[in-house]
Amino acid sequence: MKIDIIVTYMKRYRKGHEYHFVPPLTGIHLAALTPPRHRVRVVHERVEGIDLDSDADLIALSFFTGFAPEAYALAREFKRRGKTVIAGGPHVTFSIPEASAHFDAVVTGEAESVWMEVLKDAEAGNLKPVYRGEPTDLGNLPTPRYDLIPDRYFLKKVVQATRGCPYRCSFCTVPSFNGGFRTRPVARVLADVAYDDFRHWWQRKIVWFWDDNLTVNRPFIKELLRGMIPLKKWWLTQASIDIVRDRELLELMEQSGCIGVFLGIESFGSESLRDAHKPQNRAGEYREAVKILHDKGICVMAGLISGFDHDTREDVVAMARHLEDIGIDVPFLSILTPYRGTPLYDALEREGRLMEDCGWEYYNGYNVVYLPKNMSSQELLESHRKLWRTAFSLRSVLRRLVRGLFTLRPGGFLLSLGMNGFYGLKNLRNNIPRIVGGSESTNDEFHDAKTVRRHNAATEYRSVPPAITW
Ligand code: B12
Ligand code: SF4
Repeated sequence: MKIDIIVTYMKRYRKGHEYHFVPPLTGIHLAALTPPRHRVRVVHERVEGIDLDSDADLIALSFFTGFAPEAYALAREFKRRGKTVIAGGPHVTFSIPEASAHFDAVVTGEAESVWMEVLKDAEAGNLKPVYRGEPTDLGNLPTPRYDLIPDRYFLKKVVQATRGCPYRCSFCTVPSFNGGFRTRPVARVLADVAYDDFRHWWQRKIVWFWDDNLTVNRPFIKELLRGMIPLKKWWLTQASIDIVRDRELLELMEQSGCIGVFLGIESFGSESLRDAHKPQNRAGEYREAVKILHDKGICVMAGLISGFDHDTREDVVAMARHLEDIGIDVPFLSILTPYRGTPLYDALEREGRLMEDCGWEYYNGYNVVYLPKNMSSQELLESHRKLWRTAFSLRSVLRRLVRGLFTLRPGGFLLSLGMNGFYGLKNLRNNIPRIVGGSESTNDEFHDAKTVRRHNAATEYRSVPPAITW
């Protein structure tokens, strides 16, 4: 069978889509699970066009909630051309009736337990409407098909060592989707880390763990890091802030080449942290935690969310100051977004606070899709845009970079430079009219969700030659 696995994408910024920093793991992982007698292509819509006239027998779409309209439009186009189209991923899992209307079959949850059955049924022309995947034992996960990553990705080595997370943050689907915390055998993970068939030295050197929360099982992570020391890599991941209390772990992180950690800081308000069901975070400890990581030369990336019930407009805007005060190197600023399968979604739906006129394209982390408590949705949107502009102003970016020169290891500094440069330049470009002309810029870096829909609604597809194939 010929299979196209398409990792769907919708533009979130006005520019900067043609190339991207780091690829998703999903497509190349599904390709690795597929027996070699099938021909598999992996298409990353973020960086390459979709060939609607592909010769594939089976089109498999993977998408997040925010990209669902695009996936549905694609499914329509493919079905019009007589293709069999299936889908999986976090949105599909919690939207079975909706998704089933667009696809020949939907796969919920983790696919490993049902993927062979799906392929067998597709080959026999006998697909069932729904396949329910279970949280899988990670003992036999294969090395992803790194050879199928398009060149347009700057980094290539994305590795998964664990799945799941013991916490239950209100806005996160991991607890409901990836039940239980599981680890892969260390030797298997090390084999992925050691994979070196990439063209550029930085693609061989830098390893990005795409785990939900890599450091949960301390004996496991310590064994893994000990094994990584001789490999001399630079690596980064997301982890919980409590890692700073484990001296041995921090030592091993340093010795094994950790250059960056993404912390889900989420908020500076204790009540907002309670809204987020995030008891493990204590705002009073952030500064010390960041300092401990900086002492090891590690770049601190932080996720910050605006719009919890206890947030006010002032709180949102003030985050720019707080994140500077505590020394965050790279902030990721998003607006609270209720995804199906989360306690947040259930609560807002129960309270009748979901905005019905917002389609799924609004669920991309940069739009407001619900009625906030302490402000209007427009006020939340505007406060967040202001936060973003302040946090990525030239002054803030330069301050972070200068500090990084003295605190971060070379890899950590390059990471900070790359990310701050990317967001800082976006901000600068947008604000040039205001700086030069003295007028308030209405031009924003983010696509308004309606514009996104217009751009993508199945009108822009370019036919591409089947570049990635085997
Ligand atoms: C790594 C990661 C990222 C990375 C990489 C993103 C990417 N494009 O892959 C980064 C940091 C860039 C990122 C960004 C974002 N992320 Co993210 N991310 C994750 C994380 C932690 C792991 C994903 C992963 O690679 N897992 C490993 C692979 C192998 O598993 P998988 O993708 O789940 O695929 C399995 C199944 O889902 C299924 N499957 C998936 N697709 C398909 C398709 C078919 C046909 C089949 C059969 C099966 C199938 O089978 C696979 C094997 O079991 C997840 C949490 C999670 N556990 O899902 C969140 C998650 C996917 N992210 C999420 C979100 C919201 C985002 C952002 C929108 C956040 C923001 N505010 O900006 C952005 C979107 C950016 C973008 N351009 O895509 C949400 C999505 C929720 C939703 N319903 O849409 C998740 C679930 C976390 C959460 N909050 O609940 N993210
Ligand atoms: S700590 Fe991270 S992965 Fe775990 S439930 Fe919270 S947001 Fe999800």
